[in-house]
Amino acid sequence: MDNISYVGNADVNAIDHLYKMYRQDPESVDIGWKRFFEGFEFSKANYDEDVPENFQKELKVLNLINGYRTRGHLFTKTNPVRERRQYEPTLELSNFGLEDSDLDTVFKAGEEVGLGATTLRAIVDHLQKTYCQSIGIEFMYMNNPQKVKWMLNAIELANRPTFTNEQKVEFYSQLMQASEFEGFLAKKFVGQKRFSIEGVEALIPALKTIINKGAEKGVESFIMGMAHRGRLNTLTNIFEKRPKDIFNEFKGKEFDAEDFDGDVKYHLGYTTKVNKSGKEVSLTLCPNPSHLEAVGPVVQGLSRATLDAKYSNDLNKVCPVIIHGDAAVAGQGVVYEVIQMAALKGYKTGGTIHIITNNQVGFTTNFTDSRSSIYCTDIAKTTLAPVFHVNADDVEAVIQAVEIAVAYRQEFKQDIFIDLLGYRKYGHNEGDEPKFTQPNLYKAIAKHKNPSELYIETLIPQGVLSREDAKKKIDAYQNFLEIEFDASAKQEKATVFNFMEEEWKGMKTATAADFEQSVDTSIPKKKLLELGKKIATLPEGKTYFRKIQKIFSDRLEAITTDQLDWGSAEMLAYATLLEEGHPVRITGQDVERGTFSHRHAVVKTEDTEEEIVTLNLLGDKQARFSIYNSLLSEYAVLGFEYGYSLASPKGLTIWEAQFGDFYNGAQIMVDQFITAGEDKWSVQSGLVMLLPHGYEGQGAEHSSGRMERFLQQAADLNIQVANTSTPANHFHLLRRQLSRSFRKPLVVFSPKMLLRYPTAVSSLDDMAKGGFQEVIDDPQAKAANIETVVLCTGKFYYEATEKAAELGVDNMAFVRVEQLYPFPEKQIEAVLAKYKNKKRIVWAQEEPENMGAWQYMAMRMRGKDLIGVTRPAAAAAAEGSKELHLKRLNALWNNLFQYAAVKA
Ligand SMILES: Cc1ncc(C[n+]2csc(CCOP(=O)(O)OP(=O)(O)O)c2C)c(N)n1
Ligand SMILES: [Mg+2]
Repeated sequence: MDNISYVGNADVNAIDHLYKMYRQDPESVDIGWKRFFEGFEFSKANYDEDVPENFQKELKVLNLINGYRTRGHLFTKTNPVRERRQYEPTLELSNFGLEDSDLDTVFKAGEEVGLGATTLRAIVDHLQKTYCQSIGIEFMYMNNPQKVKWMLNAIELANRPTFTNEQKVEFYSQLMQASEFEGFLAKKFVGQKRFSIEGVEALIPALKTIINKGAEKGVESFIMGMAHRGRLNTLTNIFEKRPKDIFNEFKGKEFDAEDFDGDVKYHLGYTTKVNKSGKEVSLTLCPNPSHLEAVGPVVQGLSRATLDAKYSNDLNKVCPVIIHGDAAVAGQGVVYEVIQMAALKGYKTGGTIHIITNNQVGFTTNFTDSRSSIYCTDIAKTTLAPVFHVNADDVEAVIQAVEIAVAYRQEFKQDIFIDLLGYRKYGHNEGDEPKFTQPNLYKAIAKHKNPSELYIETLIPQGVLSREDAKKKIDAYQNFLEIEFDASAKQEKATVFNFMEEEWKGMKTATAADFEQSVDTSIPKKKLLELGKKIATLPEGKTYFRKIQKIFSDRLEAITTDQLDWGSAEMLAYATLLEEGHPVRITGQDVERGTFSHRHAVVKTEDTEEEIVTLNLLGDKQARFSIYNSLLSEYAVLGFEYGYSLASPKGLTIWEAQFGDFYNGAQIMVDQFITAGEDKWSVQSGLVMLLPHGYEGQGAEHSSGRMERFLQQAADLNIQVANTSTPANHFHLLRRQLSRSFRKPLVVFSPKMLLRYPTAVSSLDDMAKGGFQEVIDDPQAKAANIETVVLCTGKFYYEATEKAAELGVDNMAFVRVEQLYPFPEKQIEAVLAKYKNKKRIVWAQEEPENMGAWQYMAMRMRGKDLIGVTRPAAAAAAEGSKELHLKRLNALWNNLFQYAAVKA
């Protein structure tokens, strides 16, 4: 077995040619071929004289072996209910230049598959059993010889494992419970959707095996994501959620928590601990929306956060498991994004076990209309991850594949896929008629016995379990379900289970009162100065690019001379949090330097490209600062960070969009998770989204973070939306995120222009006192003179006040609304009350009428005759040329400053 063959599916002439090249110069061929020919020459030395003919035949047999290894999966018996498609060329002997008459010839090539020199018949028999029965394996494309060798050892040498009678009875019980639970639901809740797993019941023993085997190999925490199919079954049979609680949800009872809208039962998350071989193992099922595959990145983020917080990043200890549908895994692009994260330093989680509950259909759509690839799992090949296709009717094959998969994951920390090929017993949901769309298939399925029945039929003749004993097991389980059913009748409400309770201990649910006054987030000036010097000083004795030295010396000067710009204030906010023991994690495209070259959180030395992160040089007791440039994805990356935030309430988790515009690639994450997660699933998140926003003449796509969308979704205190105008307020806003006893997602429309704006600077005193100001009154205005109070937000304030100064306007006050949601009504009222002579209130914004905060403000200030000054309504977010931008801005000024002249 040490002799791994590198023989491709090339023909023998090509191998001959390679051999000739090798004979001339052993170094002229690939290392794999070189090893192969060395081994071959060694064995040739012990052969008889008739080398040429034997040599040719041996090569043909090796080629046949390789044919099975690479293409055997195309000729398996993995489909329980349909004939497979036919593939050419087949693995017939004739396709390898061999004949039936060779079957009894002894070939040394048998050594390659661990049989020793043996007949071709024995070799073919072994290959058939290994590669063409209930398991099809795709792995030969892996370019790491060690991995290929490991896999060959696991599948060719081990072949079919023998399980003990006790194990077999256990597998039977798991299958039986999977089927019986569905049957019980069908009986008690006729016609209700449950998204039955029937047809792929093997999912339950597969998950059990992942947990048992994984725990044996060191996993302490399994973090799972799955869609609707089989979720209730998984919750009770894997997560040990009491059936009575599921029954209560079926009965549609209200939840036992106030102000919580809840979600359908097959979306709810769950956390629990189970005992495996005397060890406590934690199991987490991530809540998820209907949007298929959206939970994938969230599972990754949760896993990474758990690794960071609990296991010092020991990849052995946490194992993500994602369960996919066959149509979804092939169709949804986010799967690709997630897979691309697997080996990246900012995102890796040590390999995910992907299981596909492949029922060969997506709603009404046949697999032939769902994908162009042969397999639904072909995405796995992007990262050369191995794939097992297993007949879900053959539970022992499923267990075998899963055991290998878990061991592989633990050994190589790489993704691995298990495609459980079964069928869907009923329609998409239980009220659906599948015969409309798949009449023939459903005739076959109607006659097909369920997997536990098929299994018992194999166990009876083996003397493992009698029909009577099986019946007793079924009765006992049914009895248990009945008792649970009765118990559910005694409960008035459905129970809300706290997700990740341990991590969230001590946190409360926020109320409106929590937002009525500022939170003190100040830090003594001395401390700020000390930290500021640390973050702005590069370690000595290294060479830095000249411009970097200048940036850092300017930063140091800004801090010591009280002229802090945006970047310095942001870094200082992080430094203070790190010092207080809060880890900070930031990811997004190009965040290390910062898209606008303003952050420079990671500095590379000029000669060796060593990475210097001054935020990690604050002192021994500081928490860790992690910043990673992300892959070029929004959907999966934002999902990842949301997942990360779900498991790390004590840390600050930030995602920064390159420009705010690009966040819409992650709209599902915003709509389904960030804005609605707390309401649907009672989970909190302190995630911060930084969305660079502002009209600066850069065109339709580099201007808007689509504030209007977030404001439209703002309700039930679900998120915080801010558009700050000073570095100090940004500092306090970031610090506030961790200073309260609840967590809320924070959406910040962060600046571009203000990053280097001479007047957008703050002093250390601004940071050493108070906290985040939801509303900033006009510091210049003389209250008595003010006739028009202009409410505005963000950088527009600077442009508007400069224009007012240019025009000599002194009867308008410019009040900044720094937090748009939760709406700071009291704070706005207090400021407005100061302007006793005001005749009107205006909301002015740079965005078009149908965008920005205008419509939201008009709604919030209903009854106040708020006047809107905006760009005209537009289809694209901004105009395409700088000139048109300036023209529109000018029109806006004319519109706004007409109120300066108006006296009435
Ligand atoms: C992103 C998204 N698009 C559409 C749907 C509607 N939908 C729900 S289930 C389903 C079919 C899923 O098929 P598959 O992934 O094979 O899972 P199965 O139901 O067969 O287990 C569709 C299209 C959805 N939930 N999510
Ligand atoms: Mg399906």
